[in-house]
Amino acid sequence: MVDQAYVIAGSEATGGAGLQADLRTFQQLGTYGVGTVTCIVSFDPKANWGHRFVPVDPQVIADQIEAATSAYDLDVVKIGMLGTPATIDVVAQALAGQSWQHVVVDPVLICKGQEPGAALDTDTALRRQILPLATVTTPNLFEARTLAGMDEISTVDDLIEAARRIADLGPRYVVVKGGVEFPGDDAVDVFFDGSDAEILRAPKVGHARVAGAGCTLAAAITAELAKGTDVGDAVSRAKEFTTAGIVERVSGNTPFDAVWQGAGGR
Ligand code: PXL
Repeated sequence: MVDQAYVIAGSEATGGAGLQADLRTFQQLGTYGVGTVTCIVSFDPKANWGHRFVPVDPQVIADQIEAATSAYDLDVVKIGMLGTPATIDVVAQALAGQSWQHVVVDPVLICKGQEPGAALDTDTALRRQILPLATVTTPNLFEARTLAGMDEISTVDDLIEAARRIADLGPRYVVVKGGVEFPGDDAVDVFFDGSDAEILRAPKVGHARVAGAGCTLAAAITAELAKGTDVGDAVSRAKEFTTAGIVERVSGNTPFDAVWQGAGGR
């Protein structure tokens, strides 16, 4: 029978990021995707494609999780954008209600449509309530700086130090993504397993951010873990899958392109 991969994340209405990217990734990697919506993000084309953000009612999130986890014996889950402390409460409670083989947390910290004050509460709640439940977490450079409390991450040693500090917050495995902002010609990620750090490199594909890259990477790790792949192999396959999707990116009327999950194979 097909392996099931579960995601609890936000909807992003252009389809480039969030649940839409996650479910395409799950499908492409041969898993049956199950999704719970935490919030609805609608970019605003009249305001420079800024984020309009609407949280889903916490009880409705709880209902979706109940439906999903009752329908299938899910044991691998990805956590994407949560967005509010109330959402974090309900998701943390649901996660604690059963055992999981893997909880992959993409620590999405900032959504432009949110008030800065609310965003700070959300960051704190994520750090306190969700990260300790993670087996794998995949911060980008900004999230790594925030979670590790480091002003600057500009060398591979900094990436490793950030990964170590974030592992101290609970997650067993940490993938810090250098992305396009990290100096140099390569997209450099560090995979830290609690004792050793492995450096993953691929040549940068252009220098512009591509929507959905972070979501796709974490979703691909999740799909691979759901199929029983070990964590190190899941991370390197996910990086290959995401790089292929960035090369074959989709262009629209937005100022940014989006990852095409159809480019990578099983
Ligand atoms: O890429 C981060 C992200 C995750 N989830 C949702 C988003 C975004 C960025 O826009 O909208 C729902």
